[in-house]
Amino acid sequence: MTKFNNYINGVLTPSVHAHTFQNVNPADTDDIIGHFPISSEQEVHAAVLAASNAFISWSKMPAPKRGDILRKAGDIFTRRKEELSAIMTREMGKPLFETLGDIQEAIDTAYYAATETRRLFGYTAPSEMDNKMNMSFRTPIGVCGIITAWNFPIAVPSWKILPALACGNTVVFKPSEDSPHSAHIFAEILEEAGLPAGVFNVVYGDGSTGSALVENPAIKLIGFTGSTFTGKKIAERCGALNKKCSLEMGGKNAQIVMPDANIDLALDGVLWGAFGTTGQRCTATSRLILHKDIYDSFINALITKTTQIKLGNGAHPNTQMGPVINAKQLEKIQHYVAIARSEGATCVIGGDVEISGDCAKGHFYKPTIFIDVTSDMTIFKEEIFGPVLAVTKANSLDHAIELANNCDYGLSSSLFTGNVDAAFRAIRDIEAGITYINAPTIGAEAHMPFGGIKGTGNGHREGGWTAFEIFTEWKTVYVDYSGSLQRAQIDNY
Ligand code: UN1
Repeated sequence: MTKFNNYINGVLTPSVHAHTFQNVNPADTDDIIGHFPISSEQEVHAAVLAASNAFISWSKMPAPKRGDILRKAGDIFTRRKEELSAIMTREMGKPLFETLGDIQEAIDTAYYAATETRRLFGYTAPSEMDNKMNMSFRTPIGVCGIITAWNFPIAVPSWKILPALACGNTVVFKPSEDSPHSAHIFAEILEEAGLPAGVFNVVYGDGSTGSALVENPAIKLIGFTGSTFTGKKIAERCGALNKKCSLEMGGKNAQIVMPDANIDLALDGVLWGAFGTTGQRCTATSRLILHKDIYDSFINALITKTTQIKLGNGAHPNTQMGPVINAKQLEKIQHYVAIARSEGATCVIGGDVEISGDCAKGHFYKPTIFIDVTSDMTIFKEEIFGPVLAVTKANSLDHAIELANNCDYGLSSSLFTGNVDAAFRAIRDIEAGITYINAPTIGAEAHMPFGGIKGTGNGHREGGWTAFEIFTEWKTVYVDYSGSLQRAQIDNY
């Protein structure tokens, strides 16, 4: 059995105590990938100390030089893409074509971050005084604690870690218990790229490890992706401790389809949005809002297409939908499906675990569709994080948008229509950080702002240049070369 160690100060460091957790293949629970430590407060402290020490020289390194290392990391991710995709599929289940995409997102992010190190723009503005110059520029924040979910084991950490490093911060990364092996490879790649020891550290563990990271006084910022429940707790602690904190949390994303849409495209869109990654994306389409004129025909076609989805081990080339992540998540899905039934929604396909054939040894759930879902039902409101789609009827575009907005979350959204006026109204009126027109709710590109409003986020955006706002502070500088005391707002007015 492979035993994995934390990565602290450039060294794979055995845990000081015996507590470990198992990393299991969700498609075949007999397949144990390895044991990882549940890191204690001392181990977190050792990692944070290494990162604090490394910050002194890393933050002073010219940013484009840091960028050269990140570019090299992009090259190594590219070289190891196939191998890493198999590792990722084995530990978190999604099919290989999806894990390849996950890594591509990290490659894109690495090259983007590398380039951005030559463009960490500040700004200058005229002074209100003679012989005085005003300027402002970005500075790194310090040691950043990064805590992420398992559904995008490489892409989502890369959205945070690579910009953080580009800006001159150092990092302690606590990956999800369900995708630690990918984090191990992440560290290998950054080391090979030439990152100095201590700049990037990995501590494995559970909620207690994450909590030790949040509480550590030398951690200046927490970047978190995960549940709204945990995110809110982190935000409370960061508020009390006066730490910067960026949160990417849940979603309950809706796709609206109007009668004038390209219906085949809308069908393909919802199939990919709802059942891609087994519905386990924050951006997954978990609500489908259909205009009444196409309600019945669209549902019939959707059921037919859903029956064709090939469920199985993501490592097999024909698999279209992999397992859900673990037994607990499978139970959670079952729980929500039972509630949906008891509240009067109609299950037209799926609604149960899949245990036949290739699926016998894993955590598989059938692609599931509930129709006649109303806005008061639990399945309409709460994030399930599984292959369960709730379909609701709308009388008009305005009604559809109202239904889409009737939600505590605000991450992604989508409208299929052939009408340009309808599209622009939806772009304006849908309450979400991301709106797609004639495309599903999933598919964010690495160089665009990513994040949500309402229960999804706390005002930050990852992806593209907006991530660099998260990982920098501002320094404002006034240079007075008049040789005399010039009192602002007083001597000049
Ligand atoms: C997530 O939803 O958990 O837009 C991240 C997408 C991916 C990233 C999703 N590029 O679906």
